[in-house]
Amino acid sequence: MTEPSHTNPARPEPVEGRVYASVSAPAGAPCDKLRANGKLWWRLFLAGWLSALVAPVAAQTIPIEPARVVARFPHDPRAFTEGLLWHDGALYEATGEPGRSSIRKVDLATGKVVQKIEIPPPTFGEGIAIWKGEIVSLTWKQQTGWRWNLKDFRKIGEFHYPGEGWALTSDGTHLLMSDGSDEIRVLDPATMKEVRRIAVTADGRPLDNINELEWVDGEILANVWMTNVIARIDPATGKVTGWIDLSALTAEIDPKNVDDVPNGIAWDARGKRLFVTGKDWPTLFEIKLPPRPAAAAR
Ligand SMILES: [Ca+2]
Repeated sequence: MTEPSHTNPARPEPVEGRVYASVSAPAGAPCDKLRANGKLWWRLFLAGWLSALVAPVAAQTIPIEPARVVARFPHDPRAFTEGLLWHDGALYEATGEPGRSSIRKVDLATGKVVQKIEIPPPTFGEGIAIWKGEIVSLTWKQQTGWRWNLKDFRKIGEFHYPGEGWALTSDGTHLLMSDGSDEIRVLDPATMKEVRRIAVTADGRPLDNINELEWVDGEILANVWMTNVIARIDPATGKVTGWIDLSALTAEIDPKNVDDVPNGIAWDARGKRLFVTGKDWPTLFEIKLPPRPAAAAR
């Protein structure tokens, strides 16, 4: 593994054999320290992670495409995005943090919230998916999820799962769930029972911290927590076939807090539009989906 060219004492040491170090969940000490140190640490931290991630990758075979912005839309700068999807002409977004957790329907053009459920503290809300007239939502550490009526946002069900909940998406048959690890759980939407897991690897090494998910025409796009990259994952093999680099978008946003990382991917399947944003970002971007990388034996 290639070390970044600078020293960042807050960055956990890389773990041999992994794409980059496994780190604890978002409330961890490194983030708190970094926040206190302000913008410089933020830049060093992200640069460190990105170089640690991209440097070994660049020397190998997985292609990296910079995100090309097609359009910009307003985004609530107090929306700590944990889930994002497009459904029937509107954005649906889930936000996290205790006291700021919610599920909302958002008008794309104005960024205005048109419908909303507040999720009261101490719950830390996480990702969402839509399944047959219901919004299915996760929580970070409560091992509890809920079902909400899509039309009136009424709570209509509850389910439980082991471990942490990070993000959800649907491939049309199952729900796919991330939990911060290198594995994506495949769930039966009717029961939320696990059917199988997809072990995600990049150049043969486990890819940890898989966060917000989006099923895009047969592939899985995933934010990787605390990095500027979206991984393009082959659901059949779990192999990362390409990276989309959001560095320029993060630079444009110039986040003031280290937690305000890229998170949130939504795909308008009919309009072929790809939307991305980040936690507390004031902008939601439509970006061009780069051509799908050729399948390779990675
Ligand atoms: Ca999504």
